[in-house]
Amino acid sequence: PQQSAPAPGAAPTAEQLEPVKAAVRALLHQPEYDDGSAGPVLVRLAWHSAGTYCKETNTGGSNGAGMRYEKEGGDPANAGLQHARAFLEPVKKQFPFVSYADLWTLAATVAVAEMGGPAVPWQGGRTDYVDDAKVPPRGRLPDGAQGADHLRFIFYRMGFNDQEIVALSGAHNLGRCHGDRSGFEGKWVNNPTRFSNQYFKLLLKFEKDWKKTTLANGLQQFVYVDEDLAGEEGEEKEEGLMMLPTDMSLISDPKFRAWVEKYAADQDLFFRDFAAVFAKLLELGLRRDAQGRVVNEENVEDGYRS
Ligand code: DDH
Repeated sequence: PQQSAPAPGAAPTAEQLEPVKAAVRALLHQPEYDDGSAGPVLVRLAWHSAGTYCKETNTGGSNGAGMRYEKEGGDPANAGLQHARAFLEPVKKQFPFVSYADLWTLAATVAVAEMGGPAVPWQGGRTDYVDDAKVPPRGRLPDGAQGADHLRFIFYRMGFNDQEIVALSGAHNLGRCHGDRSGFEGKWVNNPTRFSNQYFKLLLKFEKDWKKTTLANGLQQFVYVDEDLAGEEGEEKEEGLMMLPTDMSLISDPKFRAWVEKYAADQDLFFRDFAAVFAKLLELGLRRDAQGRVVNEENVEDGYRS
């Protein structure tokens, strides 16, 4: 008979994960939520779980799913991600053998693929053991109000280069900003539940038209409102889109810009590079044993008691 859960101390196999992926696929359609899909916020959950990594100190990263706890989950940068965790909770109940850390990262890869994006290589075996020595301090995630120097400071810390920063930023094809989460408002592209290279195209296409505006809360963002296109039939409506100051720095900084231009011109190249760099993000800080299980303080000391 088929084994439905992994052996103690082993990572789940691809076969064991198929029904988990199917359960994630089944919950993506959420007619009452945002733009009708849980996909974008699931992608953001995975990114924020992994994007705390620091290569110098080998702290942070997706292992441990620390965002379940106040210290990390209460970081204002993570506001709104409780929705993503709540979407996945029934899947965790149904498949208790999957760690939260695996489920959050796996769900993002399922969401990207279902929204028309590339297949992101993913390997399971993360554990939910929170190693206090590796809990990241708050403030490791990027601040949208800043610019290119800040992006390099944040992403070099994780071990990424300029090309990878731009490719990762292409995730802003998906989803939107919420005034009650980040304080910013609006979506980057017209169809925020379809993965594409539209974000890069729009950055360039409206280069001269993005208007800096100050929101009631004092935050500044860039908006594009095309009055001519609004309501015209047969025209793609591009009114009411937004960019963060960090997004705009991708076209003002010449090194970033070279990659924006490449990705705007070549969606296949963007998909290939995004798949590789998103996979790298989800692996940050993980060290695996021969069984694929992520090695950490707990299972090193306790001999893989599970
Ligand atoms: Fe992002 N992002 N992100 N982002 N992000 C927001 C939403 C989403 C920054 C700021 C914001 C990445 C990089 C950056 C997604 C994926 C990724 C919001 C709005 C802000 C602000 C949150 C809210 O109000 O709900 C900044 C700054 C950066 C940067 O410095 C580069 C990366 C690397 C990813 C990724 O996934 C690889 C997604 C998806 C969303 C939409 C979430 C949603 O609920 O919809």
